Amino acid sequence: MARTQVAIIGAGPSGLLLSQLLDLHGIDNVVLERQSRDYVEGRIRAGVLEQGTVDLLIEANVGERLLRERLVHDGFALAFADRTFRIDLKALTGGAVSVYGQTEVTKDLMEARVAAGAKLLFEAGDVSIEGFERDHPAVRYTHEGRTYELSCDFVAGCDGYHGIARRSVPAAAMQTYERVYPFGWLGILADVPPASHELIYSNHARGFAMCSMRSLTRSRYYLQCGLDEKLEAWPDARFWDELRLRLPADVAAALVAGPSIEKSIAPLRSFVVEPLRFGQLFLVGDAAHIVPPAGAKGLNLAAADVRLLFQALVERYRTGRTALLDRYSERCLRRIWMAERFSWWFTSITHKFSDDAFAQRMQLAELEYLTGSTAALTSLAENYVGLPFEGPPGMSSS
Ligand code: RFL
Ligand code: PHB
Repeated sequence: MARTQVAIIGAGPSGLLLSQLLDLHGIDNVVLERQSRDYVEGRIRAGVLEQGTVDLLIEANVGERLLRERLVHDGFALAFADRTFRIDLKALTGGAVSVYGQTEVTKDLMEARVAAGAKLLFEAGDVSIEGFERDHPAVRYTHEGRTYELSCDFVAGCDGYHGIARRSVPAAAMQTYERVYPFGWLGILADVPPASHELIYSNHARGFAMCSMRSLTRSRYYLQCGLDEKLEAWPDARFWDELRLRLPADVAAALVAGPSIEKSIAPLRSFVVEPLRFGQLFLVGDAAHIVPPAGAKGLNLAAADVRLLFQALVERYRTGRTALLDRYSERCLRRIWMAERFSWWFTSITHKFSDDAFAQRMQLAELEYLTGSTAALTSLAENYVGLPFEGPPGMSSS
């Protein structure tokens, strides 16, 4: 039976980043991914990185292209009642965010892993985890019709929300918390210049809309849509028409339409599992938690988990001590719940939940209060740029 120190399930950003950091510290690991490399590299997802995530990518030696190509955004806009209000992240917090696609982060990590001769296996089927509650668990999988078994010290479940790692744990051993939202996001990617130089989150009577970007020549737009919507019902022309209707007039006038190069619908969900550790199995990233995308927190939370698990594994292999491994779950969860709260709240003030007139006036009052109060704006801004890695402000990290 083959052997490694850490078996990593999933080659999304969590799995690849963990693999890269462990390798840099001489910790042997194997990554097992269900999909092909092309499929993983082709997924379009997140676009906004917190500075803590950027710092971790630099520490992982994959920051070079990121630092060259990222767009640093000192602010973003909230649009409502046909007005646009700029949130000055720099003035409110001293910080900023980086616009650099998850697709690019994945490509950079993948290249670094392949160049380092990583044990990275694509199209690994039927992955299962055996005996994670005892020392030296094993991971079983199939590849090109044959079955293999990998013995390891630890298993990192980096296999996303639909993965097998979380589902390998008996339901009675965990507590899950979930909120499913009554709408989704219809996203489009197009090679057209962005309508605005900063991101815009727009609250509109027809539903939420947002303007984002991947570069100065590539735009990413989203529309709130029904859960039963079909992509076929959204030819490009309909998307652009609807987007213009949901944006303030000056932004709509500046919008440049063009053929989509990707279009997809994603449901929105808040989800957390507790704890994150089951014996020698550790859940990381989307395998353990999901946030609705409006706060731009998903990938950043995944990076924060990776950072803590990597530090804990380095301590374990350097000194034999397990103090950080023992605290992994508790340390991650503190930050996870803060990001859950922020993403849930930001979704609640920007999206259309119902035709209920009272609820709509409450939303408007909230947006008016928010944009008129430096205290409220500072709270929004400090969450958007990212809370400190060790937990919310004012909370001891001991
Ligand atoms: P991933 O990216 O889902 O990767 C999991 C990997 O595991 C593989 N896998 C398996 N491998 C082996 N065996 C199995 N049985 C397996 N089952 C699954 C999968 O093929 C995959 O390769 O999870 P990871 O690495 O934890 O990364 C999480 C992020 O991808 C996610 O949080 C973000 O994309 C969320 N997100 C955003 N996050 C941000 O920080 N900022 C944003 O601006 C942002 N925008 C978004 C988003 C997510 C979106 N969607 C589509 C949900 C915008 C959208 C529209
Ligand atoms: C994106 O560019 O995909 C994006 C940006 C900000 C968000 C969500 C998604 O809040």
